[in-house]
Amino acid sequence: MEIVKSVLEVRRVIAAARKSGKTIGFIPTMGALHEGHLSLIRASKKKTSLAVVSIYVNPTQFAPSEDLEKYPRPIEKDIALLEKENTDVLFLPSNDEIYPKGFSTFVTVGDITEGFEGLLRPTHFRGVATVVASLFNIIQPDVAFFGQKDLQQAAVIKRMVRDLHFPVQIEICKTVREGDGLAMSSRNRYLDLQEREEALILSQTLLNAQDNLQSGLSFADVKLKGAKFFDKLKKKAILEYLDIINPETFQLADSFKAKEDVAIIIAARIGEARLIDNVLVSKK
Ligand code: PAJ
Repeated sequence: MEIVKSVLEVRRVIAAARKSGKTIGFIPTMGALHEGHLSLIRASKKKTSLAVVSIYVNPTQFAPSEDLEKYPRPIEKDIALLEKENTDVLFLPSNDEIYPKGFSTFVTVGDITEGFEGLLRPTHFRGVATVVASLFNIIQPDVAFFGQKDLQQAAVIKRMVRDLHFPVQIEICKTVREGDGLAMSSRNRYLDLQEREEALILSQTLLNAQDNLQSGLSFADVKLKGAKFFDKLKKKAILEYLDIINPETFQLADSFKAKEDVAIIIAARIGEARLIDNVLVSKK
């Protein structure tokens, strides 16, 4: 695996690969890699011939009160995992490389960034869209891979790519879960033993809502019952939202529309950790 730290150098490496006929797959990450990230690399290896991973903890997507400083950065372990997956290129830029002195250009995606994660983290998606746009311009991938785990982020990236005509195909890969159902996340490391147990409340509440949705309950009742189910199980978890939305627009859905999937989305705080999860549901 080639480890490259500068924009100039990664452009050189990718231009050479492209010249030799390779197609470029790109997996942007913030490191602290787990099976969820690795599944994106495997998807890239299947579909394209050069898998480029970036590890960059992007400061502009963290609010001042958030966990930028303590975000895990186990770089040696990450490199070993990437080697094992036969990753071709690791792009590991510094802050100065991504945000040159005097940086002042941001990408703001409209309406779909306003609710849910965007409401609770008002500058988050501006930071995500900006860094992903910048990374797309640096790497110029044919295909870029994102996880369904961060469903609103996936919708934001797809919208940005469509609106600004980025010549890249976006692939959304299924959420990878622990054996007991907890969606894998770098932030799960913040959970102590008891909190880890309680964190199951997210996937369990989603299952409850999914069952109720598929058995024909109204969307309003599904949400009410889901919130009650959460309340009964919780110890210290705090529910931030449980909603049913259109996964492309992130507008609230109140019933199934012809042929369109809906997503049930959930966010909760457990101790220091803020966890999100979702499931896609089609009409039976
Ligand atoms: P990060 O949280 O490191 O996630 C990198 C990619 O892995 C994202 O596309 C995310 O959706 C995906 N991912 C995380 N957990 C997953 C799981 N359990 N199953 C499948 N995929 C999963 O998301 C970011 O970084 C950043 O916002 C980034 C896009 C890199 C921009 O800074």
